[in-house]
Amino acid sequence: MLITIVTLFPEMFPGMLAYSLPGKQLGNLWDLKTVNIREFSDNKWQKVDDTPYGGGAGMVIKPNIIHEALTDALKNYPNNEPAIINMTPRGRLFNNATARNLAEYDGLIILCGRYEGIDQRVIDHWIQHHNMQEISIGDYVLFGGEVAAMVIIESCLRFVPGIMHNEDSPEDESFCIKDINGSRVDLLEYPQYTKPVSWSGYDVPSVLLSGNHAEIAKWRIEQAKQITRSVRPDLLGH
Ligand code: 6GU
Repeated sequence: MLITIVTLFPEMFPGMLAYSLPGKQLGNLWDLKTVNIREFSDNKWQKVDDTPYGGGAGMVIKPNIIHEALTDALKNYPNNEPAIINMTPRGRLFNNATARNLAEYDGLIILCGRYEGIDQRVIDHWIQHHNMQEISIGDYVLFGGEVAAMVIIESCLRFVPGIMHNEDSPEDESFCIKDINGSRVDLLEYPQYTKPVSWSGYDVPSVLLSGNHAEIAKWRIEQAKQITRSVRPDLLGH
């Protein structure tokens, strides 16, 4: 999978994505390129933004500059159609299902805005002509899309075959625990324990020491349901 980040701050990448399992496979199972929006500036001062029509605070990135930058990013994909994503708090809320879907693509182009925003016309154009999707990672506002892009990249890479040590792992952590009768429900992860068996007066739950795998599986699902019910009842449809 080839990921191209379109940003005013290419030096932020790969950043934390160069570490741990994603970092080990960077250049092998996946690759990262950046396009610097500033290189497509249309003036000698390298400016990319201007004041908003209608007035108000902040600056707006010009449509022609974003268009040129996205067009340049597309050149990295001569043989396939990448998913194109605009990171914005106005986007559709990101979740594990979106991550699984994006991981099916051989390529992603991720546009990271800054300042007050990007001229709406270039966004409309890329939604209409290139099927661009707008994604938000939560109900809060960041200074720019770069951290959000890293969030969606990390979660997508968990679904790219070969990046996790254990192929079962992306399904078996935090979300999508298989229910006992086989139907898939999104639950928060059950608690994990390791040695020592007793620490600071806290003991590992005895069922985990029993060696009874059926009982252990049942206990874990019960714990996951209980935690989900109390912290995220919305995941259970309540
Ligand atoms: Cl994707 N971008 C920005 N700037 N803020 C956000 C966000 C994205 N998602 C939540 N807040």
